[in-house]
Amino acid sequence: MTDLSAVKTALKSQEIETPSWGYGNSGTRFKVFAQPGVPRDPFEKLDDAAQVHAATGVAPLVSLHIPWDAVDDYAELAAHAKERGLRLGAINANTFQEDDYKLGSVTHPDPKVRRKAVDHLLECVDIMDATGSRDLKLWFADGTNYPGQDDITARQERLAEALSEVYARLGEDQRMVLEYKLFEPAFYTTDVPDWGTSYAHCLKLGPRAKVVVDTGHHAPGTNIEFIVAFLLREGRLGAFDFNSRFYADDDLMVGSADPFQLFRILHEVAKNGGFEKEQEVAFMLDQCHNIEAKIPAVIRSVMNVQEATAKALLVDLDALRAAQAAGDVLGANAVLMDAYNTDVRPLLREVREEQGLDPDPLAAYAATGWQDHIVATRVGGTQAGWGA
Ligand code: LRH
Ligand code: MN
Repeated sequence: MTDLSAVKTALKSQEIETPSWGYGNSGTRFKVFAQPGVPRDPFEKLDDAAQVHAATGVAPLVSLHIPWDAVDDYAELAAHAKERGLRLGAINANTFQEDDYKLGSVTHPDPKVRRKAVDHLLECVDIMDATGSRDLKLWFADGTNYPGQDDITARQERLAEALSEVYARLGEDQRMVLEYKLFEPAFYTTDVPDWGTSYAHCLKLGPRAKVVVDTGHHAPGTNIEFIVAFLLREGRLGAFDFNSRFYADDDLMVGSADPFQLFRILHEVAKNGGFEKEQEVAFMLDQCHNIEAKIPAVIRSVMNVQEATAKALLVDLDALRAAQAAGDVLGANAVLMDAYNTDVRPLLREVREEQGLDPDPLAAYAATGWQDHIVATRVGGTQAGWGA
């Protein structure tokens, strides 16, 4: 039988990392719909993130993206976070928005462009020193659009060379987490297209290089929980970028498109000790709220992760293993489906009450009046966005 108090303890100690860019304006290549009250700087993004943590109790970390969150004084930004019960999480590098990077960044044929890209990654490690962040998060848009455009092997050489220079710069408590993505913005080759490529580079780099699994970055039909189980077994699952999608990298609210997939992924995490602190898996959201109110959307997303986590922690592992050992296919599947079909919302309301929180985070947020406050006060200035 599952120990409910252990489940509650795990749920109370969950730490979900929200993306600074989730609070800013975002959109598609067709349109960015600006929203009233959107932050104008990283300090205001943290103010909004603090509302998510205040309402849910499990979102104390915020990941930053450079230069979208560039400030003069990162220690001041870290202090601003601390005053609001937050910590600064992963530092995301950005080598995908400058003209120089049209043909690639760390994989670019021109060594001058590669130097520029590596210098940016090294600057991000300096920022980690100032913010106290553990993870340098790397996603490269690098790739090609047409066969023959560049040499696939040569680009891997350039990538490996850049990563090893940056890995050597990391402090002993710092890590590099390398994100893969099947395609977009490149449409023929992407230089880190799948988990195997990221994993292979991480193995060559060293123990503090791990893989980021962005749930929107796979070919349709990919069994993501297999990848998660494999990487956990290897001790190379560094982080999740949680979101959901119906088609491609839609960056929709996690759990909104396929809550069963999220449950299956978190079941592998729970079963393989992925929630244990020593595994050091970062649970980040990487989403864009193009048409919906941003802070409530992040709160809803955190609740979706909590619900999937609770269901995963309620799986009767003894019964599951017994059925698996007995070759009882339907029995084993039924054990998992029982947990998935469990309404965990009453349990989560209880957990929140025991944390001294309102059992309904969205109602709690609405009651703060924060939304009206930011719409009324954040007038003038330039709203934060992707600048794409
Ligand atoms: C790339 C990505 C990456 C971030 C960006 C905001 O698609 O998932 O994690 O840098 O989104
Ligand atoms: Mn991502």
